[in-house]
Amino acid sequence: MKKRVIAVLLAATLAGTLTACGSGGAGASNDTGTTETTKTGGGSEDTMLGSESAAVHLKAGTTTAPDGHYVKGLQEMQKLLEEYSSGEMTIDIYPNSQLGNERDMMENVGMGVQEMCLISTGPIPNFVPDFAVLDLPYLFEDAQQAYKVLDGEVGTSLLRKLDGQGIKGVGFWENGFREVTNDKKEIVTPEDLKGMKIRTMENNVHMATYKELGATATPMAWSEIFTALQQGTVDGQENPIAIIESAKVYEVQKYVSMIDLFYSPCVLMIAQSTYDSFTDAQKEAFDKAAEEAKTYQREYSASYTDEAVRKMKDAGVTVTDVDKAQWKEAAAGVYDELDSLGLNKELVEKIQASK
Ligand code: EAX
Repeated sequence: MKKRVIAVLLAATLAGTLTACGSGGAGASNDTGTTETTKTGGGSEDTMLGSESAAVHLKAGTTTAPDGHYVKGLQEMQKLLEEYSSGEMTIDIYPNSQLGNERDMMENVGMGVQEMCLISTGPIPNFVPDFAVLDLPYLFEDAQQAYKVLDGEVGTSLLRKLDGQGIKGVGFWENGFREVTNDKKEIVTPEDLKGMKIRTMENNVHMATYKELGATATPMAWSEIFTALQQGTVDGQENPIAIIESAKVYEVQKYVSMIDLFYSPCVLMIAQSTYDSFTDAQKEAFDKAAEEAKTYQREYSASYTDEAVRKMKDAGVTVTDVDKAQWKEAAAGVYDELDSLGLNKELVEKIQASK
């Protein structure tokens, strides 16, 4: 295990050191009054810069891998935005936490020092507490149910709450149903999880849920996971299959249990100041590209999962289907802690009613 973790860690470190210093931050405004980043954009070999001829370059950061489902959606948006703005606007994509962890990027977008980010809901409740309701276990039975709520009045009202952070919440894209991995043993029932140290996002609801299941929840930023696995700080982690596969977590975690504990959306954000600087035509192009890229990214995420599971099984990973009713019952106690977790009970009831 340790040799494999070191190999994957070295690969990840090498990618990190290739990150150019001083990636082009927000540059001088151009004649359309919008922010123009430096053409070079900076970044590592994983950076995906949009068309050099575009006048408006929007820096978009994500913690996920260059060939993962977040970046595929951003690449689609990059293509559509260039098309709908007649080449005037583009997105420069920075994967692999080049622009910081999810919390950093959300803060930077809020301050207007970074134009965009695509992040999970993990850190958001630290800024907008009402988002935490989306992190409850077994809140949605399937992705279609999640889309109905997230694209409806509940999701729209949550996105609007980001205004107070200087952020325009553009839309809910898909991270996916979160599965648990480890390298010690097959996890079939909640009993098997007892006493295991599981890395979670820095999210109180996820931490409370793993505690309810008998595990020790160890919160940390995604960029720290390989070091934590190598040092034995944690026994396992939890993420959607698309992350487990694209970040090559399966190379150091032999067991994956398909518990579907949480449905995890991700949120596309743009600095409000950046969006307000767009002309009406630029806003129209941006909104259209973002909406169509959201549909593409969700479809890609769904199709990717089946293929990724097959690929991991071929690589010798034990992928275990579990009795989800048993897991749902074991995690249900978290719904008795809504008050102590500071969750908006009315919003939870609204979600239950609108599914
Ligand atoms: O947003 O931190 C996490 O586990 C997230 O799922 C990952 O960074 C993608």
